[in-house]
Amino acid sequence: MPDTCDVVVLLSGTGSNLQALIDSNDIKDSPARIRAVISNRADAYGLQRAKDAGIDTRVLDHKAFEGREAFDAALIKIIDEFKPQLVVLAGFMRILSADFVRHYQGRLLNIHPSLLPKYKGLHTHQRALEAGDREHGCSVHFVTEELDGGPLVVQAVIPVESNDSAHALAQRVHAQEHRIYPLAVRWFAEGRLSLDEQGALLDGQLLAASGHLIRT
Ligand code: NHR
Ligand code: GAR
Repeated sequence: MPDTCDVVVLLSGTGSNLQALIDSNDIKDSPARIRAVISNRADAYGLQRAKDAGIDTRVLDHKAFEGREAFDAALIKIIDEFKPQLVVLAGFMRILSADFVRHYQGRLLNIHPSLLPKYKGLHTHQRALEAGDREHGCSVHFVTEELDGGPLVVQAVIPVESNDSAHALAQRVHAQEHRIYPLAVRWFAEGRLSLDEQGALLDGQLLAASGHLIRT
């Protein structure tokens, strides 16, 4: 295990999760070092956040490519220039091909705004409200070929309030994302978190199916 863990962050938008990783004390005294931020959208505010923090940025516009495979191959080339030990999806909105996922097997994390396996895909807050769920939250997972289906690392659970709106719920979930993503990245950077055939391991112990659970 090297004494630092180089991280590349992929995003498509606002980048509040990137900001949480940059700001977190959990990260500051961890071996994680964000070496680059790559966006598929040139107008992503997350790129500005990276520049303000002195982090290298790249833009790779998916619309300039014939298909997913070609885009993903170009993305791999850029990422690998930074030789990261860990690749982090932080609001990255393009589905990744099997080849991409295999290339970063065991070192690719995503944060998703639901209590997986509930509400894979998009519009998670609205779907949780429409289902009348009493609890909602967010999940960090290892990325596998199955969309939003990889082994869970950590989940934060929050209560749904009566008369909650999707917007208010999203804001409270976001606050939890900003806690659990730095935690998971720190675990990985410290060499405590890994993936094997059975699932996600923390300190060598297989995590529960839900990952490490945090209730607020
Ligand atoms: N790729 C794989 N193979 N596996 C996962 O688990 C992935 C992934 C790529 C991204 C993030 C995911 C989420 O947390 C993620 C997990 C985008 C879409 C999507 O439908 C779905 C899930 C996620 C990210 N994207 C559309 C597409 O055609 C585009 C939508 C847009 O551009 O706004 O790629 O939710
Ligand atoms: C976050 O809520 C993240 O969980 C979600 O997008 C938001 C990005 O916010 N990710 C997905 O929905 C992936 N499809 P941010 O840009 O402010 O970090």
